[in-house]
Amino acid sequence: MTRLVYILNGPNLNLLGKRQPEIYGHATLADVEAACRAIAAAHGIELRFHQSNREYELIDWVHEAREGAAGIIINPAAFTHTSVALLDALHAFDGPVLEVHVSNVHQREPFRHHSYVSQRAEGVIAGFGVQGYDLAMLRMTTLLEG
Ligand code: CA2
Repeated sequence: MTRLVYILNGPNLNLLGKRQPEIYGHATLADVEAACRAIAAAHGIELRFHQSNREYELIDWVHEAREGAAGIIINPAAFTHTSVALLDALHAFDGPVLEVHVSNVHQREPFRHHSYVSQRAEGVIAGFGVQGYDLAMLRMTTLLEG
């Protein structure tokens, strides 16, 4: 059976690899997607990979995921620290949720130390660069294979 996983990316992550490489590295979001798709293919997982700068679009994708996705990997970007609405949407999703941050948010400004989404996430990966997405994919395969 093919299992469906959503990977959702929040605001400004479309700039990954194009600005601030000292914080976020040189890989682009397209590179991240390609690496996740390779892992997904090896594990018989179908991926829906999205990025948006709009909070409501991320929420709508979480609602869509309720219709048949097995799990969600999310880098909510700045909405991590602000969005009760995204947390509420994730609470309405039944499968595992994994939170990813490219940078080590705990080493940065105090306002990045709190995440609304972490309350819902099975696990949080931060500070491993874009490799954090690969690690989240591997963890998701373990969780889904039960
Ligand atoms: O470290 C992460 O992955 C973050 O989720 C990235 C967010 C930030 O607000 C979070 O605190 C931590 C920012 C994403 C913006 O990405 C950019 C990438 C390149 C250039 C500019 C922004």
